[in-house]
Amino acid sequence: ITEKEAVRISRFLSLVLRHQPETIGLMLDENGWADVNLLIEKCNQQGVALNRELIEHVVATNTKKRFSFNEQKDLIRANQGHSIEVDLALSSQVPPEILFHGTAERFVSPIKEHGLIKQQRQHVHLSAEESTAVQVGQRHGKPFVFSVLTGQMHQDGFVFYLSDNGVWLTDHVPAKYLSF
Ligand code: HQG
Repeated sequence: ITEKEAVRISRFLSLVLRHQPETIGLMLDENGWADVNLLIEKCNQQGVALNRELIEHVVATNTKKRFSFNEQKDLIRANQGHSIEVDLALSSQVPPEILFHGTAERFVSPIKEHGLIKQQRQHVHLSAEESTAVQVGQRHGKPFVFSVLTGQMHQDGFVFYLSDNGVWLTDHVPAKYLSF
């Protein structure tokens, strides 16, 4: 399998496991899991060539570890990034003092005014590494990185989750916790 094909499959899995399972007639359970065999069957019906081996390759090698199997490896889900409502059943975690959020320059002034607001996704996404935040911001335009006073937020009662692939998730970051 070429790198290009792996990226294509990862993108397609992101679409169906995070945003639009209905495009292939798939259902996720309340925790975001899809049956692997059904996923393969539904994809093949839609003319998307996919098999167990390709999925295992993508799960194992995906740069951001976007997907996980359950223990029995009969179910698969996206580790984060959903726009559809799923309960990942993550337990809350104490965040480090500072986390980073990468965005595009054109969003800086509304963010300074309203704080970080989740848009289509289920959470605001934060990263431990500033370099990751730069990459995330670049997806939207000229990158700009906010530091978030997450230690202070935690003290003030805000709740944080850490996805299985290391992305920090929270509901909302009021502007007063942003540093720039
Ligand atoms: C911005 C990738 C205006 C926010 C990454 C961001 C991540 C505001 C955009 C994951 C705002 C939402 C998520 C406000 C926030 N006014 N704009 N008040 N508050 N925004 O894609 O964090 O590669 O939903 O700054 O690694 O960019 O897909 O979130 O620019 O973990 O696996 O609204 O996606 O993962 O954009 O990215 P997104 P994100 P994958």
